[in-house]
Amino acid sequence: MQRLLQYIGGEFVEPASGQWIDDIEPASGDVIAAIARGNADDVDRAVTAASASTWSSTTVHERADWLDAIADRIEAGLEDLARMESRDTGKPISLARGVDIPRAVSNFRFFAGLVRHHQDPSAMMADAINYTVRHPVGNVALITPWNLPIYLLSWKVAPALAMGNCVIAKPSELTPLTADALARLIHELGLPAGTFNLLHGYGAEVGAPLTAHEGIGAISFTGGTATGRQVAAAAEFRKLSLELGGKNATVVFDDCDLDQAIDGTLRAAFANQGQICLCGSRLLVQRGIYEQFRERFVAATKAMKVGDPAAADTRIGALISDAHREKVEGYLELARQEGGTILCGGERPDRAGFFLTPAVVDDLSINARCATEEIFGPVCTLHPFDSDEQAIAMANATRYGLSASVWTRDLGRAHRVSRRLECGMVWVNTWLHRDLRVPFGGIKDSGVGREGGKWSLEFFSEAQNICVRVDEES
Ligand code: TXE
Repeated sequence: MQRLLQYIGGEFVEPASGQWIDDIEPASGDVIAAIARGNADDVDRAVTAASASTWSSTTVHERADWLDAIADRIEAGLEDLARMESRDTGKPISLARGVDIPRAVSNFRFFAGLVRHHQDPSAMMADAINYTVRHPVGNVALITPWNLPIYLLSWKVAPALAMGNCVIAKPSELTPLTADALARLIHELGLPAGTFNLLHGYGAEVGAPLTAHEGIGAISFTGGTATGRQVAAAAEFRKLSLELGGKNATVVFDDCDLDQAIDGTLRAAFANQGQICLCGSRLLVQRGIYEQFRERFVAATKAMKVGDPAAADTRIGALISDAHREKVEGYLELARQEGGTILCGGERPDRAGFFLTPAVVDDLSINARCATEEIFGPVCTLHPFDSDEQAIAMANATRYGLSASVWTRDLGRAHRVSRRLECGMVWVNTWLHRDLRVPFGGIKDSGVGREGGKWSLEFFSEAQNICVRVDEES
């Protein structure tokens, strides 16, 4: 069986604990690899190795070339990586092939290009000139979840390396395969030893000592809000970026293009089995089209093919784990107790693995727990509304504030409503439409800080201003 070792100081090494964790394939329940069970000793070793790396003395152009080389390698291995990601997460192969792996390529290529061209403004005074020098923060801890493993890891690794930092990455213990593949290709390319380190293991045993380590200068974390709180407490004065959960509203007005809206809102609700922080799991639909929308949405939900992630036409694969499926089922039970009607889904297909058919819930109050707490599975709730004001109030009635989507053909309404939604990102007549230059992140319990484009470069660096006096001619 494949053993996933720690990657520390340019070498693949056994975990200090000598212990291993099972990596389980969600679509079968089988153990497919043994994962190093890291601990605080591994963290110490990785931080020491990172501190000894020569990476920070490379030039911006050298680093950009390395990032391009990493992108090329990922692209060359796209098909293998897509299969690996689909197997490890349970996501449909079409998604891994069409989104996850291409995004990892883009993340490295994009930040290579951005850093090559990045220049901070200088400020001229009559008698002095100010300019900015960007220094690396030092060693950075990058902690990522299981839903979009290499997509999110590369989103953090690329800008961190671009700005001259050394990385200690901690992927989710549920989905370590593509992180290991990334370490292997970085190793083969020959980046200076200690530049990129990878630690596998449980959050409490590796993540916690990593976030508290005094040799770490910045922490970028994507994961659950409860864990985010612990990371924030451990971070103290270190730079911190938290990308946490969401309970995002999809607001459908009666003047929308209904065909487009059904397609888009279905994707928003159920992409990746509903396990994306940006998923639109609360659908607010204007009363005039409510019944028509509901009927078509439920029919479209039932028509999605659930099953083998390796099949090209599968739309809904397996959930990440049995425990997670039970959590999602628990929310459906709660929805019934809260007065909800399950219009479809929520059933276990007759096959091995952690599958659950996509569920649509009607008749719940907008304040019900199932309508306000992050379920992170193939479950969405439907709610009618009458006016713009009511839609805005309903959309904002959650402690999360990550994203929203608005479906309307009225341009004025689109702008008016969007800016009053309490969240970091709004899509109009589209969903998860990304340009890597724009800010990404949430407010309220959805996180702290922004990443993306120049925001990432700023997060992963320390700006230093130098002011030089210019003497007047004598
Ligand atoms: O995530 P965790 P879990 C939400 C979703 C899900 C819930 C829990 O609702 O049901 O969170 O998922 C590491 N210090 N999201 O438990 O625990 C952990 O090993 C440092 C939303 O899987 O947040 C993993 O690498 N690190 C989310 C990473 O944190 C710690 C995506 C995320 O795991 C740690 C995933 C600690 N004390 C879940 N404890 C999104 N925003 O997309 C754990 N970790």
